[in-house]
Amino acid sequence: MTDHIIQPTTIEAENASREANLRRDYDSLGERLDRRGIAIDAIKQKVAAFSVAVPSWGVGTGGTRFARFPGKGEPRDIFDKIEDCAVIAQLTQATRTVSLHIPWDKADPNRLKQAASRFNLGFDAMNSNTFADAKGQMQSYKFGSLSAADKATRDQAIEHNLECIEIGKTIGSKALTVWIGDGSNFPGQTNFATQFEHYLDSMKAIYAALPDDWRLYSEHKMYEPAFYSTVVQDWGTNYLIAKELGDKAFCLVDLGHHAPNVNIEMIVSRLAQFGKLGGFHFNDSKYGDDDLDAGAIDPFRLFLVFNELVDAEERYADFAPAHMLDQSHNVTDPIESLMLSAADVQRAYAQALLVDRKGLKAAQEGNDALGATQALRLAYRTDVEPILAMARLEQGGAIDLLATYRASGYRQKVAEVRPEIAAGSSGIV
Ligand SMILES: [Mn+2]
Repeated sequence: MTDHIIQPTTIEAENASREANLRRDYDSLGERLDRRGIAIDAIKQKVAAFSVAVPSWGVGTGGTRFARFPGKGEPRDIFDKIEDCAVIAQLTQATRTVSLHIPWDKADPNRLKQAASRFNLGFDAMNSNTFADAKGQMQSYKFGSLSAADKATRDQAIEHNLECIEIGKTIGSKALTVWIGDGSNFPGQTNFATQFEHYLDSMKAIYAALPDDWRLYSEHKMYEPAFYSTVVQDWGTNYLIAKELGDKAFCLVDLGHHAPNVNIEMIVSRLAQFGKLGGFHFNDSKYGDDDLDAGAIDPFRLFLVFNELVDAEERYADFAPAHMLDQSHNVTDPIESLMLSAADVQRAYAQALLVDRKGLKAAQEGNDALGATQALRLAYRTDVEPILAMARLEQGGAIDLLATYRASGYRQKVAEVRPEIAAGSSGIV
């Protein structure tokens, strides 16, 4: 029996006023897709099975290094965060897992498991943190962690990752994501080769402790917090790491961690082709970093990424990348942002499923550049909202995510019991 935070009657009442129009829109889209030889129900089924993980830290209000402006009713601890995640899952029916961050979410693993299973939520990848100092730790990560010059610091960082694996084993996670902030701010500050050697040795120690059915994801990021050089800065270095470590090691692609104008969909294709694409952190960006909501700036790029994923799905056996949202909500209610982002990721997937793959292949092989790109445009320009909304409706979710969430009064309710978190401090998430 799954507990519901939002009263199902609230969702039903909101859906009731929209259902007739949705059915008309769905039927009309079904008819148009049928003319293109596409069965709408088959697309809906795939969309309904799709899930993207919500990061626990995403439900808190984010900030920049300058300031953080708290929101109302922010979660006080991981158990509040799990409840917020349950709301997102209930309304979207597209986020069945939560990704934890240690030490931010440290709690009794059995309690964590209980709290999540109450809402039928599972746990996605564990995220370690050696980019900040935890209270009371012996060595500081100011000058690096897994790649630090100092051995005691590296050992401590390894130990922390091993602890994340242990916690993950208890709660049913199957993966560890490692992102480090290690790098340098000045030319000459570090020796690139020595630093990378330290990193690889540390990762080998972590990899050795990985259970057989787990995956290890390394995440690259071009810059920040180190601004001159970063140890794991791009997909090339990331590929070397995954290759060096072994079969359970994969690259994680965060859409925001690339140089401007980089062709991310091609990186996706390359990593998939060589069996090293582990998964994604979805978000969007205009200039740099990874802070904006997925689909908010460049939905066409998100579609092109999914176009490669659908291609890879058909091309390679056992292709199962992990999907997670990773974005910062500074000016919105995080639940609202995460719901709409989950839907936008799902939308890109649905659009990619509409691509006429046979036609595309024929155009490519006939050197018909416009014909090929038209195959993509036709799919991208199809409004798939009725498919997404129908998938939600049939699973007990909301036809209109924002309206239903706002009508539920959830934020006001939690604001009454969760005290406001102090403003003024800078904050990253
Ligand atoms: Mn990320």
